[in-house]
Amino acid sequence: MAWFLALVALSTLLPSSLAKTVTFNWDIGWVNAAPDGFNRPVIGINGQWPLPKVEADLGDTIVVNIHNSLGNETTGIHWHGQFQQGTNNMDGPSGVTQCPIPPGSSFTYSFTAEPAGSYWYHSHAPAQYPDGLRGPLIIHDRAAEKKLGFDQELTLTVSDWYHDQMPGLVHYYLSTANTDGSEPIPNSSIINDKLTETFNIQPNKKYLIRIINISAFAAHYVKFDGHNMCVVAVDGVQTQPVTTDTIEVSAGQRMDVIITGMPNPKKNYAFVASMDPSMFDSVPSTLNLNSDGILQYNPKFPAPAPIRQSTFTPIDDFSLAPLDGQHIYGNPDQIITMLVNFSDYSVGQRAALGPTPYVSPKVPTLYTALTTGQDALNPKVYGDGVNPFILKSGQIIEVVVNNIDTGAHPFHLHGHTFQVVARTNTQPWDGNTKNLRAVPMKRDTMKVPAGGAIVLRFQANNPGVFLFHCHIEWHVQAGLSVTFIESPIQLQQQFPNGIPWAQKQICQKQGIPTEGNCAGQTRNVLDNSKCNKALDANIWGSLINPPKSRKVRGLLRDVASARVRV
Ligand SMILES: *[C@@H]1O[C@H](CO)[C@@H](O)[C@H](O)[C@H]1NC(C)=O
Ligand SMILES: *[C@@H]1O[C@H](CO)[C@@H](O)[C@H](O)[C@H]1NC(C)=O
Ligand SMILES: *[C@@H]1O[C@H](CO)[C@@H](O)[C@H](O)[C@H]1NC(C)=O
Ligand SMILES: *[C@@H]1O[C@H](CO)[C@@H](O)[C@H](O)[C@H]1NC(C)=O
Ligand SMILES: [Cu+2]
Repeated sequence: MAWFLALVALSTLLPSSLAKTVTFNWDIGWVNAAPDGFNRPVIGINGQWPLPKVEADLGDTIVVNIHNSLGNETTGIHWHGQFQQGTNNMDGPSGVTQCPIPPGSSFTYSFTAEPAGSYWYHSHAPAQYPDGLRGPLIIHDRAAEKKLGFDQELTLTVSDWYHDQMPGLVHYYLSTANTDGSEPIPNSSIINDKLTETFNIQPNKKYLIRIINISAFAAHYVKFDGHNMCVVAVDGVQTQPVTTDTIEVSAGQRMDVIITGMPNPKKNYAFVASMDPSMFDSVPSTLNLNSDGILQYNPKFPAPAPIRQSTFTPIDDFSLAPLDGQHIYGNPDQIITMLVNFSDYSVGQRAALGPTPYVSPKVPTLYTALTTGQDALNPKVYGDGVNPFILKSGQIIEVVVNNIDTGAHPFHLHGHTFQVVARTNTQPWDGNTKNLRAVPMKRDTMKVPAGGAIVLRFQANNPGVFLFHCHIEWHVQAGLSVTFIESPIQLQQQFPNGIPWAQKQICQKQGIPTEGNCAGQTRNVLDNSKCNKALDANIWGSLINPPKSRKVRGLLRDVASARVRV
């Protein structure tokens, strides 16, 4: 019955008669850019960087034809926050729902724009998006937007930025040479891929600002001088409006706010996006944590003094409530408890969320789910390396993430929004159901505080293979991911002919099997002894094992072909 109602709701949401197809042709390749004044190679689209904004209306079909012209790296794009109902093979993560797209190859993404709101797209090939391959993805629900009653919309991306390229940084971060396990510190904070941004504001006009955190690591605070923000959505989910002067967005998170132009402005006003330095093990004196912006009423007014403050008091997203007033899901059918556990292994620091740090399988996990029949319900076929959890169709799932680490971590679930039903700030979750929220916030990325816990609930109503992972790119590389295999039998029914030939072909080009268990075995699929489980000692390091004393820059040479790997 619930399933039937969900279908009805979906069909009213998606007026198919009006839906159109929005097509993009993207040639992905290296270009040079200097967002903070330092010129470096970045990953561009059609020779351009910053990258284009993808916009569509709810229910449209988005088609993106990708050609990989990088020459020296594989790629693949994730459409962060999009549900991919019936199109799990379009979700993007390499080794999970597809093979990486090798240099010289093409791949077409085609999916329904759903849900509406502020999203982003980014590479989900290992450690690639901080080199520039990320941009805004906006899905409009014109009726909902009309109700919000704003005059104009603006997009504000906030990001940390590195001068060094990711392969060398990741290699060093994960090596035994990184004795204290600290993450590389960014060199700058940027907004809309530059140091400053000016928004032209008119008196009394209302502006919807879509704030999108496309960071690799740092969280940002955003504050507008003299103007309150009215928060209207988080991660695309509309909220009961709440007024605040400061917000915080962690990597992967988005917040939509409305600001209103003053009736009689006499000056221009500053705004700031400031990185949260508490996540950094050390703050170099040269690092400017702030990106400054201007709300400009009149170019003749003098430039405002920048906002400088060392502490910010952002609104607590846990206190927000969804606009639809949806109550907490009933008692969970399955409770999955995880622990954020960084520890030293012989190869260097790694992080586990399940029993082991995530290890990429020999066959993309979706392909295993589609080709192992009834055994797809057995976690053994996927192998321990991917930390598989089987979710049965219709189940209410509760995920508990306890964080014994001294840093906070923003956790993202693919294919769903979840309810944040509980959070603790200083201790693990005690399971006390009295402390659950009655009308919990819904979003797709939630920060678990250092030493605290979050409790999330969602319904398994979207057959697919979906990652759940920390959105700090360093920690993904360290292994902080698990795999949810949701309703695999229904998933097989959605792909009666298996994976399209064009997608299998890019696997074959790289010698990656497209069927069978995690080792590519099509017989005795429960025998996973040949699946990948060893931790990669030399991520991005190619076959040469460089001496520990060498510096990051020197290592860059060794990784010349490193991303062309599976
Ligand atoms: C970028 O920051 C890192 C870490 O602080 C530092 O080692 C490096 O020298 C910086 N690069 C530049 C070009 O400033
Ligand atoms: C973006 O996310 C990073 C990582 O969680 C965080 O450090 C930074 O403060 C966030 N930016 C904003 C504007 O909240
Ligand atoms: C964290 O992982 C390490 C390495 O696998 C293990 O020895 C340790 O017991 C784990 N810690 C906890 C609290 O589970
Ligand atoms: C790939 O090529 C680009 C552009 O020439 C270069 O900047 C980058 O360092 C190369 N990456 C690797 C992993 O060699
Ligand atoms: Cu993390």
